[in-house]
Amino acid sequence: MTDKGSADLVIVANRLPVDRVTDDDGTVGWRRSPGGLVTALEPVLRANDGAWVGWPGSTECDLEPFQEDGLRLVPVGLSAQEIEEFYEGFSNGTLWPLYHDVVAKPEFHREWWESYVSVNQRFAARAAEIAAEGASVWVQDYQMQLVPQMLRELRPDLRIGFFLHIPFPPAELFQQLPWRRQILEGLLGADLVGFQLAGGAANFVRLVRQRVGHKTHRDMVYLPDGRTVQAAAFPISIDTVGFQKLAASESVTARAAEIRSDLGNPRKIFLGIDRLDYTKGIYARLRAYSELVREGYFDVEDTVLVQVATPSRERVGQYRALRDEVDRFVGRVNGDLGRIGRPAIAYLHSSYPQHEMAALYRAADIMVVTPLRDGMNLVAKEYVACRLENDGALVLSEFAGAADELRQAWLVNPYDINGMKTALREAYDADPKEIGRRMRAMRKTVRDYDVARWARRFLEELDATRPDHGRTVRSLETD
Ligand code: GDG
Repeated sequence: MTDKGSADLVIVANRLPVDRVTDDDGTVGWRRSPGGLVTALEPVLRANDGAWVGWPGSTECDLEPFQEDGLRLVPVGLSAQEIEEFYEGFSNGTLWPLYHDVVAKPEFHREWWESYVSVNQRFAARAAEIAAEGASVWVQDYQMQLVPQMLRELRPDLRIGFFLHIPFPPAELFQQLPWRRQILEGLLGADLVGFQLAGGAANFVRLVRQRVGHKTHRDMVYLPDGRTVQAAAFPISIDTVGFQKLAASESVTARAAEIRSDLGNPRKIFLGIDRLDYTKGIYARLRAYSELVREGYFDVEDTVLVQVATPSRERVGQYRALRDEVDRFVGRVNGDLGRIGRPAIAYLHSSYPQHEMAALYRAADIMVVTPLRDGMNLVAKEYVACRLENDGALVLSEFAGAADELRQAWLVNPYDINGMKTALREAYDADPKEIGRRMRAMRKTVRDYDVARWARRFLEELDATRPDHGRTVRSLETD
């Protein structure tokens, strides 16, 4: 393939938007893994002769770039050891808990870090090969934080953007990281560093000032070599129209009715949908709900909580422990409080097609999203998009990025079980007029600001960055 140096826009992400799959007859092919990010970026990639660099999810190396449904995809292989050290280790065992308020204990291992460095180097090298002269490269998320600087060293002509999908922690937590300075310098290779919330951008700028000693002013960093780096908030969103259309389809409408009837046509259905992750606050939510059943506020004859927990990172110890904890808890609650055909909690440890997700959103009267910390939380926005009749109540954690925009939700502190119980009861008892008023306002928010707009805003801002500030700045050496 003669890809080298021809892409005007390059996306660099840990995962490609396709999975490597082997059929029953042994043929190997690709399956599209749809997600908001791909939906948003697809039109921009097509319009800009773009390419996507990422890991295809297998241990095969030496995969050649290929076209899938008109998208130019450039695979980067990971060995079994790299999956363990770079992906499950440094990305999900060190950075993920550290960036989420240390809700689980981050582990620091030097060999994980070394693997993170060498994998980031490989991604940067691949992007450097395919980007055209003066192209824009948009690097995604916490697995790739060294790529901006590595790429800049290889290709100073490029315009480089970075977006972090998860929270950027306060200095007090970030400074635990033995490689804090290297990560900050990695990010400073970008011209524009995007965060979900203004707080994340402010944490970053403050750390750069304190730990690297660069001069900063508001959202700008002034580097000694004359470059500037801008840090700003770009709250991500969903394909709102896509979800609305799916929710309005006949088959989803029929499936939503079927779900309600399979559950025994309860008066009210509560719903939780999360990756099975300790940041999502599943355990505390189940506790709050089950206490209300135990205390007689909700009756299993006419009320149920459906909890979908999508399997995630199952080879990481902390995730296996969480699964056992949730399994045990649900078993005990249903054993104590359920009746034949009437569990208190209908628990599903499985992933579903988007069609089924939309049907669940349509079937549920009250959506419960209570992460202990979450960059944004798209599930909350998807629920809102699917409530075509402007009904349905959203109970939302203050610690999800989405709480900044969805102010009309019933906002809760997920660490406060009694507070959550109060909010669940209020949402349950709320007047339909009040529910409609809140839902209409939230629907306007997700309609006005969808994922395409998010991508456009970021890329326009990246285009407008003026890399050279033209002033000489002294760097104050620290660390
Ligand atoms: C990270 C940040 C930030 C879930 N189960 C199934 C399924 N999903 C889809 C949902 C939603 C997405 O996955 C989950 O997104 P979230 O935002 O809720 O959470 P994370 O996975 O933790 O995402 C987060 C996000 O990045 C984007 O920047 O908002 O804060 O942690 O779209 O619908 N989809 C299907 N089947 C499932 O079983 N089809």
